[in-house]
Amino acid sequence: MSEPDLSERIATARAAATIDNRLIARLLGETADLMEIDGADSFRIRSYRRASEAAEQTTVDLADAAKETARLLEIPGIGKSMAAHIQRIAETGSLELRDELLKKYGAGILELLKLPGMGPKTVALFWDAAQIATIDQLAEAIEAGRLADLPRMGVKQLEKLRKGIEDYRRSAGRFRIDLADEEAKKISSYLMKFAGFERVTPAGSLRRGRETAGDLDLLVTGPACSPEKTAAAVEYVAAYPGIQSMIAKGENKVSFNLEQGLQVDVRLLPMASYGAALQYFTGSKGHNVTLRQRALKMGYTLSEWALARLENGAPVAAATEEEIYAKLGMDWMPAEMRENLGEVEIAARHELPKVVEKSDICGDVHMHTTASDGRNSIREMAEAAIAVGYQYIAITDHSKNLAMTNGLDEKRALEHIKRIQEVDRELEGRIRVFTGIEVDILADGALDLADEVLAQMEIVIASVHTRFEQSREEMTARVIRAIENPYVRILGHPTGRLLLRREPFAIDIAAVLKRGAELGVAMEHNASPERLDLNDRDLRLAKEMGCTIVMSSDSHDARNLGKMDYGVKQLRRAWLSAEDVLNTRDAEKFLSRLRKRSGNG
Ligand code: DGT
Ligand code: CA
Ligand code: CA
Ligand code: ZN
Repeated sequence: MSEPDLSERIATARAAATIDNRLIARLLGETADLMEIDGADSFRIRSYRRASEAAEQTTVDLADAAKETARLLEIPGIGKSMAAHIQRIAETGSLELRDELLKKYGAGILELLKLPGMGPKTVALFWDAAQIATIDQLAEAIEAGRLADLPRMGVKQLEKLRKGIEDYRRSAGRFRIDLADEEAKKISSYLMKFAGFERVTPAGSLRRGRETAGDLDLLVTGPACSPEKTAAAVEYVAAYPGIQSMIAKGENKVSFNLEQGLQVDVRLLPMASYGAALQYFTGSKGHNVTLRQRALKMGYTLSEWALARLENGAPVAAATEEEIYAKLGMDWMPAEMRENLGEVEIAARHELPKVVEKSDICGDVHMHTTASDGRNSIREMAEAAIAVGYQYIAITDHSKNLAMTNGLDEKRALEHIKRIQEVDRELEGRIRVFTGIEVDILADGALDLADEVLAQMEIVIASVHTRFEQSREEMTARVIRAIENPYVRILGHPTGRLLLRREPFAIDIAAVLKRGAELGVAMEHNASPERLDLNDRDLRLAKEMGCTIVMSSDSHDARNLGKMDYGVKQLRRAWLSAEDVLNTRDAEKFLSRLRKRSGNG
């Protein structure tokens, strides 16, 4: 039997590395944006946008459905011409109209759209007025005062843009952990199709669970990674279809950029030193420095190849991380704890805490339904939570102050409670469905709904969604006043940040945590990957101050229920154990240990 040759194997694997729905949605959406900048007919633009949204939402695998036009046409939002475009994307990975428009305006125009407050209309305005096509050109034009006379562009708007560019540049080059993880998983599944690879492991910040990643570090091992025999393996890695540009191709390392600019370092390593490499490339740098100092004191050197004796270089441990830590007289520790915060000494004393795991979480008490801005009904959310294995959930839709989410006023809130209770009864104990609300904290710290209404809810989360620009003093007083309301049981996403998009608002978080601990109001860790709020450092502080901590998904879609992996990682980075997180407890204990409700509670 003859082995298929390398190019054949590469071709098969490339074809299998599917064009996924998210890519299709992005290409269609970008085309719509570019057409709008270009002043195209609004009807046509809308059909691209609708198709992009449909691609984002559907559970049908579009690249597969593209084999039969009829299957695409069954999807709401996709008509004949969009079906044809999706088929083009599935075949070629791109769309001609988008390519043409990008040629005309340059790729930097899409980056402009990532600035806060920049839509296609504003981009078009700047293009027409001053041929601005990149963020650098925009920054320069603002500095030079060349945009001062444009319609709809006051001093205030320009200042906002300038600040937006500053924030963007600060976070530029970093990627949200969930998006980085998704790319890592795609690359891993491509790599695992190569017969000579046995294991692919993400290292670096992704393995440590940092909220953002600067680049991806992937370690690969298997027979094809033996020294001096890596040529075929390197060629295979370099043929990954998502590569936009190659950075370096060595004997055991391939570095490249993906289309969105994310850099990936793939390292090919012999099995015998895989543990040492995993330890080294997981980092953090600080952890490694402390660990190497300890090794030296014990008469060893530690490198990416092995822990070895100082006097003669003879390796004493290399194949697994556990052996290496054991030889250094330490317990192995989860990657999330390796940030040089004392973990090396504590592991040497064998006193590491047992950190919380995803399977410890037994309920989720922050989610939205179609009553406000969620996609699913109460019943659908409950069924999804049962599928995840939860014992309880709380339905917490928005209140009326957030008009754009169709937030609930008093009357609708009371009707909503009734429906939540009905669903709870219908489910006959398969899951507990708590009544609740995510009530807005108004500018002065008053709550958006009357106390009599809040008194009837089991879970009242209070959150700030507006007026982020208040001073630190105002915001701190506002939030403290809100949690002093006797019906509030949880403070939602306490710093209001959106990762890489919006900085946390100014607030004295230590003062808020202190007051929360006194009142017994729980602090939320919002596990939505765009928030991860409180962050790992504030979570540590919250524990020190004696706060109760609750992790929730803030799902607006039943498909996101149960996706709290990145949240769990933040809790672990804060060294929290299951005991420190209230929703690791069953429904009765959870409710009874939340702040006691006044009134009819
Ligand atoms: P990132 O990519 O900015 O999100 O953060 P990391 O931690 O992934 O950093 P990266 O990609 O530069 O390096 C990955 C790991 O490799 C790092 O956590 C520790 C290890 N490493 C890299 N360069 C050095 C170095 O110069 N000294 C030491 N001790 N370790 C290093
Ligand atoms: Ca990295
Ligand atoms: Ca790296
Ligand atoms: Zn919220």
